[in-house]
Amino acid sequence: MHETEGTNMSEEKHAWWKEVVCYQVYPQSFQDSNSDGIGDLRGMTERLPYLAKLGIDVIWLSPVYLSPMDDNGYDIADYRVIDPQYGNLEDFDKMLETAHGLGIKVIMDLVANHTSDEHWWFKESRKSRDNPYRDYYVWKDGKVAEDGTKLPPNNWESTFSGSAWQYDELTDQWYLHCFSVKQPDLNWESPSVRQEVCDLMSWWCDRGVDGFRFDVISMISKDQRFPDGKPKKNGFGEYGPYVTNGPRVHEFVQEMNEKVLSRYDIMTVGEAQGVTLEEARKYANAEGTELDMIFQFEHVSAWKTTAGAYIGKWGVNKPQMPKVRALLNKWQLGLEGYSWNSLFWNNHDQPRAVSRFGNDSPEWREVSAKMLACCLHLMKGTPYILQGEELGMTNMHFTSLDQCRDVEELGIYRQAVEEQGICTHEQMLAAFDNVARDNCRTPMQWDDSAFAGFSDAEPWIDVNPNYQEINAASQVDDPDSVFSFYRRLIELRHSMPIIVYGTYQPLLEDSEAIWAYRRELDGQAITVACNWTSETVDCDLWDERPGTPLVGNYPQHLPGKLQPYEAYVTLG
Ligand code: TEU
Ligand code: CA
Repeated sequence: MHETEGTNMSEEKHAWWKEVVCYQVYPQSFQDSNSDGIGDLRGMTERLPYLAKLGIDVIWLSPVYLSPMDDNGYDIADYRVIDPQYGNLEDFDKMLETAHGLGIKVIMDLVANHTSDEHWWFKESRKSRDNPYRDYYVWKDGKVAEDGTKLPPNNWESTFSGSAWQYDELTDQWYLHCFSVKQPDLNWESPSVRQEVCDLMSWWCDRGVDGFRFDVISMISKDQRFPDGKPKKNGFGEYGPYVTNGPRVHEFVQEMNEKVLSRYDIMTVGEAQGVTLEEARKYANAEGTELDMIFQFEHVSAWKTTAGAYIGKWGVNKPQMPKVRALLNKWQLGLEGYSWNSLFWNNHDQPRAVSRFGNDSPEWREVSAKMLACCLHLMKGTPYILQGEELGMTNMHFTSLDQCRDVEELGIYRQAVEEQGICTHEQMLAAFDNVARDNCRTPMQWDDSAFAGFSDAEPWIDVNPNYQEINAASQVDDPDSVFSFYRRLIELRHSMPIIVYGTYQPLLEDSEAIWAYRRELDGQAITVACNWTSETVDCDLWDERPGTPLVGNYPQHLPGKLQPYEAYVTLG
C-alpha cells in the first residue's frame, strides 16, 4: 500500500516506511511529569526534542488507552480513552502535534486480539448467554471429570501460566484468555467485533496518528474446533498451532486493510509470533493487501528449548551468534522480492540487547552495544530501537522477587516454583536475570540525579542502579557515545539509499566470531563485518578490496583484524 513508483535506483519499490527508523516508547517508563512515579504523555512530550536529536522518524507508542494495567496497558478497557495515569486526549493531541512539528510520526499500539475484562463489551458479554455482546468473546462449555469436578474445554496453557480458560459461574461457561485472566480473547469470527476494530482504527487515523503496531496479530483467528494441544512437561497443552496463523487470519487482516488501512497514508507492522517465511510473505505481501511488515521472533527465541531452559523461555541459556545470524540471514534472503523486513534486537518483551547478545561488563558494554547497532541497522528492513537501547542500557540484574512487576514473571514464578517445583527460587531468579520482560521496562536513564531524572518520586519499578554511569545527559554531546553512534547510523540510513534499498548478501557464513554481509545497489557496495567476541580475530574480507571506511566503533581499524566487538564498514 501507499507505494510510490520506484525510481531507477533499484527494483525495490520505494515507500516512506521503508526509509524510516522507528523508536519504541514504553510510556510508563519514559518520563514522569507529575511526580507520581509513572511516565505520562506530558513527560513524553517534553522529551521529544531528545528524539529529534537522535534523528528517529517514527515513534511506536506502547498502549496509553484506559486500562486496569494488569499487563501494563496491553489490557484495554476503552480504546478511545487515554488512561488517567498517562493524561487525557488533550495531552495526547499535544504530544502528537509536537511530534509532527519535529517531523516525527507516531504509530499506536493496537491490542485487538483481546481486551481487558473491564472493557464494557466484556462486562456485557459475561452477563448472560443471550447478551448481544456474548459472541464478542470466546465462551465454551467445559468438561466434567468423573468425580464431578468442572474442567476447562481443553488443555491450553495461557502465555502467562495456568489454564487459558476461566470459569464464570454466572453462566456456567468458560472464556478463553491466551494471556492473563484479565485479558479475554475477542472472538474475531463475529463480524461485529471486526467492525468495532475497524471503527476504532478509523477513529485514531482521523485524529492524525500515522499507523499501527498490531499486537499478536497472528493470533486473531482460532481453530474453531478448539482441540487439546501437545502436552508440555507441566501438564498443560500448547495452543500454538490452533491459535497462531489460524484459518481466517489473512481474510481478517485483508478486511481491515480494505476498510481502513488502505484509506490512509499510514505505516503498519504486525507482531507475528510463530510466523514462517511463507506466512510472512502473505502478511506483508508486496501488493499491500495486508500489512507493511511484521515482526518475526525466531532470532530472539531460537534457544528456548536448548539446554539451560527449565520451562518455555525460562532458563539461563544464551544465544549463540552463528544461530542468530543463520536465522536473520534466512529472513533477509527469504523476504527479498516478497516482503519488507522489520529489524530489532529489543522490544518491551525482551531482555536488553547489550546484556543478551553483547557484553554488558564495564569493559565491553559500549563497544558491544555499538557493534550490535551497526550489525542490525545496516541490514535491509526498517530498524526499531527500544527506548534506552541507544544509550546501551543493560538488564536489571534482579536480586529479589520484590523487584519484579510483570504479570508474566509473577505467573511463572507461582506456577513453576511454588506449585510445581519445576525449578528453585534461585534458578527462577537466574532465568529472570536472563530473559524477564522487566529488564527492559526499568525507567529511562536521563541523567545522574535521583531516579535518573525520570521522576522526582519513587518510580513504579526500580531504576537500574547503573544510571550514574549510563544516562542520556552524559552521552548526547559526546561524539564517542553509544547515543552518537546510533545517531550516525540513522544519518547514514537517511543519506544512503543503498542502506535502505540495497540487496543483502551474507559473507563468512562459517565464521564462529564474525557476522559479515554486503549490501549492493546500482554498482555501489558496502561491506559490514562485526566481531561478536571479546577476542581479536583475523578477518581477510578487505585484503583485496580495502574500500573506504564508512563507519566503525574503534578509533583505529587494524588491517586484517577485527578487535573485540569491533564493527567495521567500508564503501566500495
Ligand atoms: O506479546 C505477545 C507475546 O506472545 C510475547 O511477545 C510475549 O510477551 C512473550 O512471549 C512472553 O513470553 C504482546 C505484547 O507485546 C506483550 O507485551 C503483551 O503482554 C502480550 O502481547 C499480550 O497483549
Ligand atoms: Ca506521571
